[in-house]
Amino acid sequence: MVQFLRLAGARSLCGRPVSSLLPARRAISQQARERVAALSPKVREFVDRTVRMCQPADVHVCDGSAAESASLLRMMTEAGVVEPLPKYDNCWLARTDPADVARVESKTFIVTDERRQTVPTPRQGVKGALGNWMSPADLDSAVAARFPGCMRGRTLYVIPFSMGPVGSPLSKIGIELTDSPYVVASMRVMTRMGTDVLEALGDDDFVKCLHSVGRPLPMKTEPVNGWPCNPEQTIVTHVPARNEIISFGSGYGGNSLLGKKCFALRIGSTIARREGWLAEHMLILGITNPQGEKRYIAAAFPSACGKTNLAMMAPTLPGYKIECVGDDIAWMKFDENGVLRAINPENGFFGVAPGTSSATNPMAMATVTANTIFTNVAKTADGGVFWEGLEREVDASVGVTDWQGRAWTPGCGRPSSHPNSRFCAPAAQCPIIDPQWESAEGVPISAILFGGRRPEGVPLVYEAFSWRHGVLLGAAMRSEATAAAEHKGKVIMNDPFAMRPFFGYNFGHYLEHWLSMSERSSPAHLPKIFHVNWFRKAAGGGFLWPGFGENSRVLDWVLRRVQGEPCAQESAVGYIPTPDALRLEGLAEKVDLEQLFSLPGDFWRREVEALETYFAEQVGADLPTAISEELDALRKRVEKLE
Ligand code: O2Y
Ligand code: MN
Repeated sequence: MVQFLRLAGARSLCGRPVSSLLPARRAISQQARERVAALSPKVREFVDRTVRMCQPADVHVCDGSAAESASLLRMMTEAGVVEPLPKYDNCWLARTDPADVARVESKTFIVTDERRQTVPTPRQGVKGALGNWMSPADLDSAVAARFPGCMRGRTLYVIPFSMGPVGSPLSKIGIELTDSPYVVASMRVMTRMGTDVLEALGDDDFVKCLHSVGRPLPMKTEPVNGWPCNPEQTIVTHVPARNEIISFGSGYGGNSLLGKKCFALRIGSTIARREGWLAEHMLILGITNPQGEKRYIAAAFPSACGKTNLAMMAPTLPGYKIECVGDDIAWMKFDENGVLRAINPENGFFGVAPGTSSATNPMAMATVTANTIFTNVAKTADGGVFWEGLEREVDASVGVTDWQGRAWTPGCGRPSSHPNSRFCAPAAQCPIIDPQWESAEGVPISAILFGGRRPEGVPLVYEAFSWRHGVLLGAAMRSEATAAAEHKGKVIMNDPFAMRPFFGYNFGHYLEHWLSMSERSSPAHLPKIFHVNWFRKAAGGGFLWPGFGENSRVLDWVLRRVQGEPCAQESAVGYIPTPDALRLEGLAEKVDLEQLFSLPGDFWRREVEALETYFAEQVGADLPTAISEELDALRKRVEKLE
């Protein structure tokens, strides 16, 4: 049974009578009083300060139990915010306001005294594309304009959560204060949340996460789809100096589940820099070869490159096994032996639904049939879900209601689900979750892959000559993406380390940090770095590589390189497989290796020029010398290409 703290009559949250803050209400239960009193002084101070500013009607300290989640989901069902999906076990559908459907990069800021701590200075007349800076004074004004009274009539939930297994030396604790029960239910899936975390926290510091949907009660206008949000006032801010995140106006995904992008990447990268480790936008997978030898790989890809699919891949190469540690974020630290150890700080998957199917990712499909919160997907008349990609898996005679609650039929001219619709499912339910996925010391990383969607010029796989060259590969990541509406079509966008929207500090300083990491290891232990591209196209337009499970053939070569096999030859861009090294037996269609690995001189000279321009315009004086030297060396090598 959920215990809600009725503030009226409460003695104090932090030495101050709460009754002075709020209108009188019902008396607080003994159990709730005890839970508030049991909070550490630092947590109580955070709660108290927030109560004073946001003026919620109730406070509830989350214990993280299944009963608590069930109670909140029941309450949201009654309020029309979610509905059950009876075809599955404990699965729910939420539909948001169509104005609140994705992360909003333009409204996301890092707050530091000096702009240059957050972003490099772009060339004059060029718009910076490596993050948004805000001054502390502007943050104060933004908070003052939004938060006072913003939770009136609502319950303030106190969510203690751990990023990483509770108690692991690599984990970090946060407290999210939110007025959204949807956030509570989702954070329970995406993080380790509840009483255990408070116990592990003790009196220590934590990352302060404040979130409000920005719609005090009574609302002046009816919320769309019963989804309260305030898109005009939306703002997502991060204060690295105080380990603090403040988010207002959006209830959706990365804007509101503050453990994910805000903590694990933006604030995480600033903590990692201070403490000497890496917080990265990377999947982690375990791969076992036919000889039973197991290795772990971390991989960074921009969105729309099939990160979750790779993390849960069904390998086609006989005798191989892939197991999933994480699909989105890796925290990695060199141990005392110079081995890079990685944890997945998350507890669940917040995956894009459209395109996920039994054909593309059977493991994800098996993961989402229980205890899952779906957002903005379509539903079927028999109580299931539907989205683009499931056409062959859902009986065509079953009626479909689209993500906005309208009747939907195939070919009606609009998608059934929002393109950024999501499943939020516990990682432990993944049939191939790695046995070590919650290991406190982290799994040992042997290789790091950088990748992108590159239809032209970029080979299937190549290996960096050195760690320093590998850092250039990460910095030089580019990928085909759908351009902003006014441009139409696809363009190649820079997305260094797949971190462009997630850097918590100046990208030039981030590169210095990456370069310095090699000093913490030795040649025997330093992971090898690779670049992969599953998406190269033939002149006629078809993909040159089948992708999906066949990517295990590339991972096989990567593993053999890690084990020191001489199955590589030098090329202008890095080591590539020797002519017979890539195992192609059993492929349904012949692969044109010559085209897949060709290095067209014109393309590569243009690529280097584009990178030089990008670094000069976006990073300027903050670009480390080692990176310009590596780029110079690449330019010299590609000058010789035909
Ligand atoms: O749009 C959102 O709020 C979700 S963004 C997201 C979610 C899960 C994994 N990755 C991402 C991302 O943007 O990289
Ligand atoms: Mn991501």
